[in-house]
Amino acid sequence: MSEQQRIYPVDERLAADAWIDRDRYQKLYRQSVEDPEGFWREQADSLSWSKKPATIKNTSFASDNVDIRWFEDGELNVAHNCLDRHLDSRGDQPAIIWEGDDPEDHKTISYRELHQRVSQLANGLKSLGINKGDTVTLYMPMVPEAAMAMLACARIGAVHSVVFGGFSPDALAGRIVDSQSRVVITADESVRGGKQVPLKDNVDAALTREGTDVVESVLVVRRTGGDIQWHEGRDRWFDDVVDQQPTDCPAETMNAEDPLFILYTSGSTGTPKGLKHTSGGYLLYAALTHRTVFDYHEGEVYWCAADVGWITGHSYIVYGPLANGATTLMFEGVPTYPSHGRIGQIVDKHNVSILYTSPTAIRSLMAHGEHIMDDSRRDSLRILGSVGEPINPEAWDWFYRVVGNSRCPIMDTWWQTETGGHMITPMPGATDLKPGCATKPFFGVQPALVDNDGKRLEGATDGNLVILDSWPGQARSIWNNHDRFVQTYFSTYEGVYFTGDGCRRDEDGDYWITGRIDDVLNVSGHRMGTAEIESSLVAHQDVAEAAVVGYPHDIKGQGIYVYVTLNDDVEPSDELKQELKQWVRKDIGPIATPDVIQWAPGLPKTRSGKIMRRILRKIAANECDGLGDTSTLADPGVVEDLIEHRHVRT
Ligand code: 6R9
Repeated sequence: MSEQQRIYPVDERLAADAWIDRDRYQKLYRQSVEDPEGFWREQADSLSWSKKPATIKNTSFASDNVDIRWFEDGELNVAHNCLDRHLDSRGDQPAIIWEGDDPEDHKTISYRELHQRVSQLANGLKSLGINKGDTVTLYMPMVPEAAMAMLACARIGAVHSVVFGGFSPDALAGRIVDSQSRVVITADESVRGGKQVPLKDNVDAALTREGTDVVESVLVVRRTGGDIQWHEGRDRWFDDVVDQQPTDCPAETMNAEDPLFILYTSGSTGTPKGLKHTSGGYLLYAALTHRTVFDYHEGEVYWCAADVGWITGHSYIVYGPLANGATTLMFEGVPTYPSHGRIGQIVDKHNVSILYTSPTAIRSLMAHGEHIMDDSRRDSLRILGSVGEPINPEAWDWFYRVVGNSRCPIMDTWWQTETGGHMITPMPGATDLKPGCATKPFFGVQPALVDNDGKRLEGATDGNLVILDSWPGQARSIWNNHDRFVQTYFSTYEGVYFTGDGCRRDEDGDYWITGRIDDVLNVSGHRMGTAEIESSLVAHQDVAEAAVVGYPHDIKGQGIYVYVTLNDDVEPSDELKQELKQWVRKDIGPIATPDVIQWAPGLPKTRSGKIMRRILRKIAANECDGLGDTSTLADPGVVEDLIEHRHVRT
């Protein structure tokens, strides 16, 4: 409790120059919910439109008619907004500073250079037969070509689908098939923490899977020069295709509601969902949140340490910062390589003012002691940000004191792939901070807490977090599956968007996100569906049944705890545990590797055959006293066996 009552008031000097101070937040927030049309009409002026929208908001959350449109008669091009319109005023300013995995490797790309390269690549994509409305899959390392590829798609109206470079060939194949991409852009290898990951080999493997014959061309960025297989007629070197293209490529005029990208994310059931984000509303929301939440000022170097494979990389490495004419730093490596002080070294080297990272990254450093930051000063830092999972007060404190020299406020931003941009977050000049608290809604966002029956809860309370009305950055649908979109987000509680998160509102009206209340795990800030891991496990010949739950993990936030029931004729062994871990790792990707496997002669089930995860979660967390009511179990005996053989953290 005492931790939660610690308050860090707004720094008045910072507030004096901030875009948003307390009064302005109050005034604009009120306007944004009382008169959303007026508010967003004014905000839309910050973008460059080829046709200004007359209609601002046309949205319905009714479950029989979920229909979300913003600026629906407006026309613009996202790449034009991120590049062309900056050329006169800041053509020579760095758009991207790239810092390689190896501290010796770095380069700077100006807005003019980026514009040229994106235009050439856009022409290159056209030469491969990609047109407006076509989808392109990106499976890339953290290199500038990743941002170029996203922007080149946007320039010609193609829809990109970025797949995180840590996903397996099978996971990649599933996303290629679902999005029907005819072109895949990748690299020979990626480099992270001194190790190579064979991206091109993974693409080759993915493209042997059923249904992937839609892919006609694979563009390969030469990153390491490592050995790769070559498929004549299908594979092309990125540079060979791009270098010869003209540097002039007109930006396609797009409707505000034309899709910009698909991004797959895990839910509580089934295969990953391809969330569809569109052009006008998304870009406006990414740009406005980036400018106000990080209080970005002209000329500052801004660093978001996420990967472009996640929504954070889309909105806050590429689209938000570039729409604002910012200098965005892109880091290829990991915070612990070559030494644990790397983050601080990068901040000093590039004069970073704003640093946006994850609680997991902070916790992975904390374990090594405060002295790891001794070889950097970090005097350039002004603002810190956190995203991806709840930040525990210890990690908050370390980030604040050790990284930020007790000078820089931390923006704890709560949002989701589905929301496109920040939803509940402080602003540097406007919000008093409480460690671990996401604080207040962003403009236009109306959070509410409901009980399990959907009844609105008022005042200081715990509840399920819903959002009452639409905001421009919201995903519009699930690719090719609008029913699933409605089912997932709008059917739990009628007429509102259900976030899947639990939340507490305190006496000051501040929001504390308490974590997922569905079967979605958050491992190192990455979303993992328990259903995906379970279906991978049961595909193994020795496994009869599997149940996956999260358990508290010191560094990852949540670890993956798996209960496995083996087929009758199979002997449990440590070798088999290793084999199953490798199996999931290979099937989905390293981030899905189980931390703990427990053999389960049986799983606790209700009489109707439903696995009681509540009990499994408690056992995994070693909270066996409070198991609650087990009387509805078909066979209460299985619980005793699970408790007896549980894995206890040491
Ligand atoms: C941006 C992103 C979304 C889920 C979300 C929630 C968790 C994200 C958080 C946070 C507490 C924060 N989450 N930010 N929980 N405090 N500041 O992470 O998107 O990968 O879709 O994950 O992450 O549980 O529902 P995504």
